[in-house]
Order: sequence, then C-alpha cells, then structure tokens
Amino acid sequence: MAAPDVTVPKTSMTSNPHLMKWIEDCARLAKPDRIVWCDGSEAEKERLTKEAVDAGILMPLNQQKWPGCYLHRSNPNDVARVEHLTFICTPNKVDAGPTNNWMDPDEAYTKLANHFDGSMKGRTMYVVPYVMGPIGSPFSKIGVELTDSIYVALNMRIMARMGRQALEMLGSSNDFNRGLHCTGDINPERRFICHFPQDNTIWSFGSGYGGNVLLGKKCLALRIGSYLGREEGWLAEHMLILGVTSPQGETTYVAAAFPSACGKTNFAMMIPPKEYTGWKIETVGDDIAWMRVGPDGQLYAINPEAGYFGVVPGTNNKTNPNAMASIRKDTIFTNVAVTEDGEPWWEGKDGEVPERLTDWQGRPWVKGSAEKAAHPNSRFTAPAANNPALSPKVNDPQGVPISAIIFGGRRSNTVPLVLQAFNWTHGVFLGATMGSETTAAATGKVGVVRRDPMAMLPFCGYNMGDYFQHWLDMQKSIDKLPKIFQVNWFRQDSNGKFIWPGFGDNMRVLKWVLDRVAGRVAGKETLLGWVPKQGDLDVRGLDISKEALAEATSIKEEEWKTELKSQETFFEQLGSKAPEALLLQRKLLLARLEG
Ligand code: GTP
Ligand code: SPV
Ligand code: MN
Repeated sequence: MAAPDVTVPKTSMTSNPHLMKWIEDCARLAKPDRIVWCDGSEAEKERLTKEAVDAGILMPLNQQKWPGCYLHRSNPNDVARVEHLTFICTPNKVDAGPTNNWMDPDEAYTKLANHFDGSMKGRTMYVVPYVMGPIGSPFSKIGVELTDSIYVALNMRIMARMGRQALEMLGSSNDFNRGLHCTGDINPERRFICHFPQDNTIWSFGSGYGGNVLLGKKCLALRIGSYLGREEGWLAEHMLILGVTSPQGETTYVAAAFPSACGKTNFAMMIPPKEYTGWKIETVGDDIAWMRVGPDGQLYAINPEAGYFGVVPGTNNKTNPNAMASIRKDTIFTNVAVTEDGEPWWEGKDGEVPERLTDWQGRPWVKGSAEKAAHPNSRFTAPAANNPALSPKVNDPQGVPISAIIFGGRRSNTVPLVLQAFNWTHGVFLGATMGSETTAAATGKVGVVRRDPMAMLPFCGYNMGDYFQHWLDMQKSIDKLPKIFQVNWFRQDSNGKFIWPGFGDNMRVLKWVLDRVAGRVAGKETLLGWVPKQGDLDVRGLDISKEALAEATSIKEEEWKTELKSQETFFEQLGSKAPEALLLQRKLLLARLEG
C-alpha cells in the first residue's frame, strides 16, 4: 500500500526537526486531508471561529449582551471526564498504582493506533503548540497538541499560552509533550485517554469534552506533570492559588486543593463580605498549581494555565461576581441553555427563571420542567485576563510564595469547617485521607463519598503511595514550610441544607488561617488538629445561629470511627507503598479516639 501523501506545511514559526518528524508520523497514522499550524493570532481566532460557526460547532450568543461569546453543545454521551477510560501506561503496573487504570504502553499504542488509523480522513489536523506556565519561566512546560477539533484549538487558545510564543520558547529542543487527539466518532466504546509518562506523550481518542481533550490541562499539567514533579523534585497539584491582601497592604499567598466541582474557582475569585472592607483577594489560578522550592527555601507556585474552564451552574452575582465579569465577553460556553434572546442560561443564574428556553441538548424547555436546562457540568472557557481580580503576579516567572495549603472536600457530615494540622506530616495525612462526595465533573454516580487524596485521585500520574512519600519528602527541601489546613464548606443540616453560607463568607475561615500562619491567634487543640478558639472565628454580621455554627464545626467521635475504617481500607489498597509515617498518623488518631 502506498504511503498517503501527507506533507507538513512549512511555517515561519519553527523548523524544529523533532516536532516536524513527530507531526509527520502522526499525520501518516491519522491521515488528515489538511494540516494547519495554529499561531495564536487574533486573525486566526476570527477565522477558526467563523469556520466553527459555519460548521455548527459554535453558536453565536447574543453579541450585544455577550460580545465574543459562543455556545458549544457536546454530544450528550460526552459531557464530563471519563475516569474509567483514563489510563496511565507505564511498563510496570505498580508504577501506575492501584488508584489508576493501567495499560501496558505497547498494548495501548497498538490498540489506540487502530483507532487513530485514518481517523482524520476528510478532516483538518490542527497543530496547537502551547506553553503551560509563564513564558520563559523555569517552571513552564511546552506541549503540542494535534487535534481534529476546532473547538479544542479555540479552547486551548484561551486555556494556555498558545501559538507562536510556544514555538519560540521551544526552539529546536526535543523536550515537549506530544499530545495526539481525535474526536473519532464520539463513541464511548471507542474512547480512551492514555498517558505515557515515560514518553511525555498523551493519546486521547473518541471524546470532545474538557479534561479529556484539552490536553494541557488535566493530562499534561496534572497526570504527566505530577510524574515529572516527582522525577524533578516539585509538585503538580489540583489547587487554586490566591493572594490575600490585608488593609495594611500585606499580601499572603495560599494554595488550596478541593476536588472537581468543590469550590476552587469560587474560592480563588472570592469577594470578602462587607465586614472585611479593605481586604482584597486576587486570583493567581483556579485549578492547577505547580510548586517548587525557591532559592530562599520557600515553596513557590505558578498557575500553568491562562484561562478558566469553570463550572457554570451556581455562578451568579452573589456567589461569584468576578466569575460573572470573567464570562461577559470572549467566552466559550459548553452545554448551557439559551434564552429566546440568545443569552446563555443556567440553574442558579441571577434573575427570574425564563418561561421558555432551549436546553443544553437543543431541545425546547419550559419553566417547571423536571429536567435541568443546563447540564450540571456545563462549563465556561474564559480568559484569565477577563477576571477583575486577576493577580498582578500571574505572569511572574518565579511564581508566588505559598504560606498556607488548604485541603477541602465536599462532606455533608464528619469533617468540621476548619482545622489546622499539627505539623507537615500530619498535614500530608489530612490531605492523603481526604474524602469527598462525587460530582458531575466526571461521569458516574453523584454524591458518593470516596477517598480523594489531595483532590488528586483522578489526576495523579503515578503510584499514589509514592505520591504520598514525595509529599512527605518535600519537607526536607522546604525551609519555611507552609502551614496545612483542612476545610469543609459543605456540611448539611438534617434538612439537607448547607449550614455554612460559603462563597464570600469563606473569607472568615481564610482570616483565621492567615492569623494562624502569622502566629496572631492561639488555637484549640482537638483530636483532629487545631481549631478556632471560642470567638476566634469571625461571624460578625453573619446570619447563623450559635447552634448551626456549633454543628458546622462539630467533631463527632462516632462519625470519625467510621471515617477511620474507610481510611484503613484505602491505605490497605496501597499495600507496601503506603508510607509508614501516614499509617502511624492514623494509628495515633485511632488511639486518641479510643483512648
Ligand atoms: P472544577 O473546575 O471541576 O475543578 O471545580 P471547582 O473546584 O473549581 O469548583 P467551583 O468553584 O466551580 O464550584 C463548584 C460548585 O460548587 C458550584 O456550583 C458552586 O456554586 C459550588 N460552591 C463553590 N463554593 C461553594 C461554597 O462555599 N459553598 C457552597 N455551598 N457551594 C459552593
Ligand atoms: C475538573 O474536573 O477538575 C475540571 C474540569 O477542572 S476538566 O477540565 O474537565 O477536568
Ligand atoms: Mn478541576
């Protein structure tokens, strides 16, 4: 059989031989009709947007009210990450560990090559070069994604520093992530998200949605990133990064890990309540943090991303005004509903529920319908530059120094509003034993408690036991250790209502965190860690009863006995990879509980 005639078009942007060769290899496999380089320019954005609109991939929203905003409807079978179809492909199964799906690399390449073979016939292959992290930063990593999806190309343009600048930074180096993506026929039976950490390679087939296909995000910045982080002595985490500035002008940076759809974007953009006049929160990142020890021995974090791929439902001018401002222009909405006037709509938006809508699947929807109009995992892709609270440090190649790390799950019971770890090892234990109720961010049942260590269960690219050890080992290289905290905004009362008001009022908890970091307040020692002393948690102006606050902050020993059982099962799963230091933390806690 004659080799198909696929020539990679020449470009003034690069002549990198490694890149050219790899694109040729992929083109020979996928056999696209055309190969198009993405340069990241405005003109290119306009051209691709027009093509996407003509092809029905994007639908213009009301351009008077939502300038530059478009709607994309994904296939209803393709609306979230697919954890059961996500694989870590290492030569040895133990390196992926018991919390990941594993495939032998040779088997995975062969299997997926069968799907990729000819999969881009009649289609265009977009070459999307991008940088994760500030241009020129020693933290940053370069990736190139080959994709048949215009939607992916346009999203990557928002989510990463995409185009010419990436190729300039790459130069003639062979050190870049090789990402190959094809939507195929969007068939869940032929959907695979495969990571090859040893090859710095990702092959994604059969999906067109978010974390499955925007390969710089979860695939590179977390799964491959965490693997590289262990090799190179740094941390890739599912964390927001924020700066909080006091009325005296002192800025403290905090990183926080909450599982998918558990409040990172909201916390990172929070506007403090009126009792906190003079305080300012600025967003460095809303989903991913890369953290390294700086020359001064402090832990520094960058946000590798350049945009937000945020949860739409629940976003409004009360919960998250900065997100509302961020999505007002140049935003791609995925799977929201549309009003008769061409405006995007979702559950939890401000204002009256419209009488009539077109739902996320394009079907007529009437008020009172049992079905949701927007998909619960509908998303916005918005440039970080739109965020009024964007931190001036967001492009700082050195990142920001982290003073506190917060771990938080979605727990209707058991976990109190806030506590501080006794020390680093205990903090790693708190992160490692985090549990959270599942959400619509991944396919599967919603609301089931599962262990989600450091919010990384779906994103750790290697053995979870080794990951815990890496966290423990970091202690030795950090001179000024960040203090570690655990929070829970999601405790419910007996009627299933959230007890804590959350959102901007989370500032009150953050204030206690800052006070502890600065050594301004004492804490009360409990079995689980330090908690605010009576009166130290600032509830001025808050409509919450004494009883409700007591419930939100309560520690119930019976619930903790159940929790410790579940932790034990989880650690057992890790076998000999479970670090002794963490097993001992659990035993100590058990002894305190039973003592
Ligand atoms: P991913 O993008 O999936 O990683 O999610 P995320 O962690 O950034 O979560 P996000 O901030 O988008 O919040 C997810 C959902 O939780 C939204 O519907 C929010 O309205 C809701 N939420 C966020 N913060 C709070 C809070 O403090 N209290 C309550 N009750 N809900 C919250
Ligand atoms: C998450 O699920 O944690 C997300 C959305 O941030 S996705 O990009 O789909 O992973
Ligand atoms: Mn996320």
